Amino acid sequence: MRKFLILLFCSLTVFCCSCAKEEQPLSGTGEDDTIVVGLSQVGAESEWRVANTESMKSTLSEENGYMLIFDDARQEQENQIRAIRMFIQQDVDYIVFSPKVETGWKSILLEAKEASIPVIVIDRYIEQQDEQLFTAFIGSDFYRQGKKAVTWLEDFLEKRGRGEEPLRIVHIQGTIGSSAQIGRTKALEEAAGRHPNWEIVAQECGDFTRAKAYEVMGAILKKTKDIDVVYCENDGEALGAIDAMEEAGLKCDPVDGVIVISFDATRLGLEYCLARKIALNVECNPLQGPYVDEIIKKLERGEPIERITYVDETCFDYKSISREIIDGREY
Ligand code: GYE
Repeated sequence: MRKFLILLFCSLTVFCCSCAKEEQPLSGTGEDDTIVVGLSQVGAESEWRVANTESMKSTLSEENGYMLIFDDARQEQENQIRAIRMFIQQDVDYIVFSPKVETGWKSILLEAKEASIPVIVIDRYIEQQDEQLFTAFIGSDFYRQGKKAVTWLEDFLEKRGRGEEPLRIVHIQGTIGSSAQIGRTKALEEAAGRHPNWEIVAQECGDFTRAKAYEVMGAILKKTKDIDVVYCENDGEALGAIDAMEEAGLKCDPVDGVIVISFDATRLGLEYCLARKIALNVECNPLQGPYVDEIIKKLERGEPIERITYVDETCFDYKSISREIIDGREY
């Protein structure tokens, strides 16, 4: 009966909001054993995000015993909060969301807690205020990703006898306040503090998009072309920055040009790595659907779960990447 009411509510919601919102993919037969999941996704700002959404939708499918109610927040935290409140009103079995930024979730997550709906946070983290605000987190350690990047850069420069030379760094940040931006930025800023010869000559927000990174990099290039490293917090930003640098006549190459560092390791980003335009690409694994499925199924069976799960990730540089690796990738 409850599933029927959810289906009826969804149908009415979709009908009333169909002019403003994309159709909610209604799936599930309403059988009692169907697990109803409300998923609030940040948006569709990057290839990484598209792959993350695809992983969730293909795993939390009707064939796997789910009814998925999906909401795209279009980069607005308010839309995520509204969607989570709707999921609570629909009395879903689980709420899954990727928090656009780390702060501002306590109130809505307390509402979910009061409704006894388990919350699974994916991808990015939320500010730790109350240990019981969510049941599980599945995502990445972004500070660790940044440490991989700066350690690679230190080793690379040392091996080429450039460890003591002045190093002028342009830093293109991701969405400000997101845990991906916070962790990757922290690692770079700490490294710059350790090396007196490293200077961050420009630090701008590229918002994880190719278009914004192209725009901010173009503005930086109008002020200076004396750049050694461009540290981009995702592949979309790296491609936008490279577009702008090549238009300005700069060569992107780890050996005799600008050293470009990126994160995500999407297929397109790795193509640029193979072409030596990106020197290092730190993988950020978006394939989190299976991890969520495993946790939900354990919870359904009353089995213990890990509260914090970091997904498996590696990194690739212009020497280690190959056509075979790229062709074998899922995203
Ligand atoms: O790096 C970027 C996406 O939260 C890890 O968000 C994710 C980041 C990822 O837009 O491409």
